[in-house]
Amino acid sequence: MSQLAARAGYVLRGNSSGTMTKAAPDLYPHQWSWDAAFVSVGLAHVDIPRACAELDALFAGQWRTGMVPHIVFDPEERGYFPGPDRWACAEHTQDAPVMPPTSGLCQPAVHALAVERIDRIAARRGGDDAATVTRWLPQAYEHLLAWHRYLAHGRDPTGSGLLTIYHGWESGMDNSPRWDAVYDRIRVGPDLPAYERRDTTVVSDVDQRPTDAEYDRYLWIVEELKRADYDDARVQATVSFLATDVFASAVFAAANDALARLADRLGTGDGPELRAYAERFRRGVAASIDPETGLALDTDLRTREWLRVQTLAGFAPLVCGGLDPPQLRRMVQLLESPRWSGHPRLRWAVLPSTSPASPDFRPRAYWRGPSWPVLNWFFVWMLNASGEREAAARLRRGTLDQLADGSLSEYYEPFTGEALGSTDQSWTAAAALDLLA
Ligand code: 2M8
Repeated sequence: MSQLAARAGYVLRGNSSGTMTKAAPDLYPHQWSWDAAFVSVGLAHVDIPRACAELDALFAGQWRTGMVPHIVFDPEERGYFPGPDRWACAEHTQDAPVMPPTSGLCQPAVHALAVERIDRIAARRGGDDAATVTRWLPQAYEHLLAWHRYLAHGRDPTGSGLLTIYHGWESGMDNSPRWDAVYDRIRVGPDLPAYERRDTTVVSDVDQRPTDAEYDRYLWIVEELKRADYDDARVQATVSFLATDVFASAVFAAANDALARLADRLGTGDGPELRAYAERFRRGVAASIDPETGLALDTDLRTREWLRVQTLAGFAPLVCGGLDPPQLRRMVQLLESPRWSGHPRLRWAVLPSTSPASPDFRPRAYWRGPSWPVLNWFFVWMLNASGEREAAARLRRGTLDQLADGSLSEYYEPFTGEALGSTDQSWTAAAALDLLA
């Protein structure tokens, strides 16, 4: 285990460009939003100032609207598609910064949770580390507040308690079966500009990545966003992908709780506003639980129908709390049941991205089945936060066993344990460091 920690620290150092950490060295050579938040927690265990700098680099790409973009591009790097030219954000809206260039979407708002955790790690250490974070917190807080206000208003204009997303990329679970029905409806226009994928030159087994047909749709939505000049109201009226994201909503509720605690500590007076957001989104998530499967579901906002699938996003209520004790018990039991981490064929008792008992399950295909250490870590973290210590300890054990091969891969085949996707994935290294600490 000490070798694993050393290797994880080595991977994070190797993936650093100085101020930002590439999500992965070849496949994702830029900074991704939720990756950066998770990475900053891993960094906090080895270098507190660098952890703060990681989030500062991300906030440098924040839009005038408050949106924290899903990619902040390293202008020196070329090896990713779609890159800054394809997004062309600053050409379409003055809300986007010219430098650093960014994408025009966002990702789950785990950042305030990360900041709270960095603060706790630094406080435990005391001395210069604690002082560094205390000095840094007020400005980090301002970025987070603007980000949360953007989401609460721009992405939930009707006050439903559920965030609206425009692309599977915004969920962070790109090709999850969660979005199949929404993507099925998308007709790619004949004027989709030509492009060449880069991801399949890095991961040569195409089964591990989304298909070309899926990529056409991903890129088509980018064209639709540009046509609406990345303006939220225009996008919501025109884009062909429009859905609520129950997992991102739960993350947002929990992040508002964390930011409210920070507001109190800093004496900003925003606590009541942030707690109201937390309550609104907790209610939205609770109302999304499907009585048939016990899992929370997303909604297709064009048809107003629930998207009935069995993915780990269904455990969203475990992230934001608000379940009564019997409901909480039932959900933890479901998580450990043979449909999920207790499935008899699993190599390790961890959560796969899609239930192996579901017809949508595909064990090698990215977010359609493989298990992702980063999300298992996140569930360990959230289970601990809701007092479910024994279930958290079991999931932590399974995740550490999975990580023991040292490849720090992006995802794993859940039955055979084969490492898949990128190796040296930054957020997997962060997961290892935090779980070991
Ligand atoms: C994956 O997504 C990007 C697009 O954003 C891609 O496939 O090119 C997802 O796993 C996403 O959740 C993650 O943030 C990103 C970088 O690790 O890669």
